[in-house]
Amino acid sequence: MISRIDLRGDALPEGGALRDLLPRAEFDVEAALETVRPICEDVRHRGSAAVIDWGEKFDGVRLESVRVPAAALARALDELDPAVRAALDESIRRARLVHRAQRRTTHTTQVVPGGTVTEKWVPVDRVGLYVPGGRAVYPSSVVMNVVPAQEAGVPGLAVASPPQREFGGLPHPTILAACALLGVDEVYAAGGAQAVAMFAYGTDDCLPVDLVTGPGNIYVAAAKRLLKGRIGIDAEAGPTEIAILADATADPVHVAADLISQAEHDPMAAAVLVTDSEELAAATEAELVTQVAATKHVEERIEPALAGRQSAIVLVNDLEDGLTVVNAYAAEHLEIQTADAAALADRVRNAGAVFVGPWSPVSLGDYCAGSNHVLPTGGCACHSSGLSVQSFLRGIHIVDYTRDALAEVTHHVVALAEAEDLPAHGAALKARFGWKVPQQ
Ligand code: HSO
Ligand code: ZN
Repeated sequence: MISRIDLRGDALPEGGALRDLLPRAEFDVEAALETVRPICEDVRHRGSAAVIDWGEKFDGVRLESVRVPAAALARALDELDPAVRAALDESIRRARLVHRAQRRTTHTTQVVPGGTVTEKWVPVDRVGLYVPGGRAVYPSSVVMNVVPAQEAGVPGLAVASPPQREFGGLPHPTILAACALLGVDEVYAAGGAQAVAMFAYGTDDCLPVDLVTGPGNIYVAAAKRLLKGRIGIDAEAGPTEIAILADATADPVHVAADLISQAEHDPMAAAVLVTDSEELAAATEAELVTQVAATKHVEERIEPALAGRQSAIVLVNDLEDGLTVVNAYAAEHLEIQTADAAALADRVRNAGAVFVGPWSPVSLGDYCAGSNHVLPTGGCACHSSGLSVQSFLRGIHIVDYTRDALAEVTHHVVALAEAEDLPAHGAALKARFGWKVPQQ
């Protein structure tokens, strides 16, 4: 069901060579660019008429209007299962606690007497949040996108999610209910590349946005790549990944359950166990067979995900090597299930999020830990972070110098300007002091 990679014995190779030995899904966004280019161009020129046409083609339903009426949002909230509503409320409450603490404060540095630089954090004006539909109906992703944007103080928030034929062309009712619960009233029944293009270019009924966030399929990722620059993007989210670093003290029942939990997302999802224990590896293999037999989504997602070349049990000499391996892999989600999990977790350098010990499974983080579940995939955790309040802010430097403070530094500016053969830069200062460098 899941293959093994044996890295025991010799010393581990360094950096890139080690990464090449580790399993990873192909996620060729480049290949999808040519598919999405004409869609984006069409939306650019024909606006919502194009969004409606492409929605009919891909989602099998023709809309009268892309904008979801307020009454549909209110109805979805009314009809929401009370247990799901209570769970979403709790998920929102916990996420708010964590994301509120991420807010940045304006800070002024007195560089010299009379010379200050203030760093002011300003939210983007308008954000488009993409929420997938189809195979993935994730109201939890609405929470994970909307909460940090709201805590950052973004004034304009729009959500797009694919129209669903069985719901009369509206996005899934649980998505609508989650929007209503969060106070988001601007929602569009638009999916795929056409939704990203609608946000980027604007249409007759949707103003353009500055930033598009949220996970999506390969076409959403390709449209984000194509339109990046015109809009900001969070990341090109690929298939989800779980890596577990575990030793002989880990419970194979938990390890297998957690691997399966993320394999459940997608046939391309990656489930990787890194362990120094042959016994745990064997027990997990056996547990996978038992647990997979008893769950849902087996043939279409879990089995192909576990059997795919992106998933494996990686055997290492010891936990030091295990740590090297998980740092090289840079998983979206990393669980540490070892005797001293907190100490090892402290030494993790590359991961989207780290889940420490037996009582912090990834599924908790997916819904109700308070942490964000929009995280870097495909090894991007070695240079990027998950979605946060910071993703929606820009830091602006405000420079404020007095005459004396400027006079005091002019000779340095002039020297550097001359070194760069940019004398007009120096002249801009000298012009203020009778075209001379003021005396020190
Ligand atoms: N594990 C996914 C998020 C998710 N799980 C949504 C359940 N619903 C990527 O972090
Ligand atoms: Zn998940």
